[in-house]
Amino acid sequence: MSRVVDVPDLVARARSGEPRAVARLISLVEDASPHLRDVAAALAPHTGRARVVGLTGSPGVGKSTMTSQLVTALRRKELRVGVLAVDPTSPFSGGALLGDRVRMQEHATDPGVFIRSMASRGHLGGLAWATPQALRVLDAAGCDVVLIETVGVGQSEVEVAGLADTTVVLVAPGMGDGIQAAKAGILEIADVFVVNKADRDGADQTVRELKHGLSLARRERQGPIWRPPVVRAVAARGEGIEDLVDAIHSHRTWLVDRGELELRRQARAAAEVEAIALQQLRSRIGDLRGGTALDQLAKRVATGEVDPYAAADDLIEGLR
Ligand SMILES: Nc1nc2c(ncn2[C@@H]2O[C@H](COP(=O)(O)OP(=O)(O)OP(=O)(O)O)[C@@H](O)[C@H]2O)c(=O)[nH]1
Ligand SMILES: [Mg+2]
Repeated sequence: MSRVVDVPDLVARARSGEPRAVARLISLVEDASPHLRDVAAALAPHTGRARVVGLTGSPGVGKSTMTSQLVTALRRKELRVGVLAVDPTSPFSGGALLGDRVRMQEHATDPGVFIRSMASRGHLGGLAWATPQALRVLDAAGCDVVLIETVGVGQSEVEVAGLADTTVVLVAPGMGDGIQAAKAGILEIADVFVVNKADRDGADQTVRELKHGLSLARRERQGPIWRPPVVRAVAARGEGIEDLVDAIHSHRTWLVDRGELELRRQARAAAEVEAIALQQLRSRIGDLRGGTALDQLAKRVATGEVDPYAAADDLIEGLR
């Protein structure tokens, strides 16, 4: 399909806040369009401003409800907000996250808000690859804050932590979530905890479990220690939102004061570059000798003729 894309024009329109241009750019990066390089190059000078906040937690814990509340709070401060709802389990993109659409409905017509759902399964490199590019689009489009919602399954919450300046982990009472969080290593990635659904029984206990877990956790991270606050909230009723905004803000200030923000962003960029480079290497290896190089070597390795390390050297040699 050879649809003509005027990348500089698209970027200019996105920067002036035209939602359709933003959406189109995200589609281009998401679909790994041939224009991807041009898009990346055109966006780069306009990026690095947005604050990135990740929200993660178990299915149904209230991430979308909370995200919507945060959007409202941030809009009250007249900030432009981008929302990326990433579903690591779904191969469908765009309109797939119906529940999110419903919960974000009140912001759908606000020109200061961009909302985008993304799937990550079935994508080359998954969340690690497409999401940072979409983030760049929203950043260049002038979003002051980008909220990334991801369901906490497997690696996804760790990946979202890699993307965000501040990672918010939501838990709910009565799901054993406090203890589970301690077990699942989530204590390590959370900058702020929210005990959501605090209107339910057991909220106090969950707060206690979390605080206890946090006090025990040996934080092996290098550098200065941030103690994640635990915020109680009832997202469905808009309670605790200001506390969460304050906690995110405090964390941000802490990051900036210690020079940690720069380090996090460099680490993020490193992961991004590495993911792109590895993907390119993989595709070049796949193309070697008309796509047969790996198979030919594999046969010789399987029969013991060549050892796998020598075969790998051979493959790398072929790329020169
Ligand atoms: N009782 C109570 N219900 C809540 C609260 N916050 C959200 N809910 C409800 O919990 C359900 C799930 O909320 P969502 O915001 O869709 O949760 P989510 O974490 O985004 O869900 P997934 O994206 O499917 O993982 C909805 O029915 C919400 O109305 C709360 O503070 N208290
Ligand atoms: Mg959701």
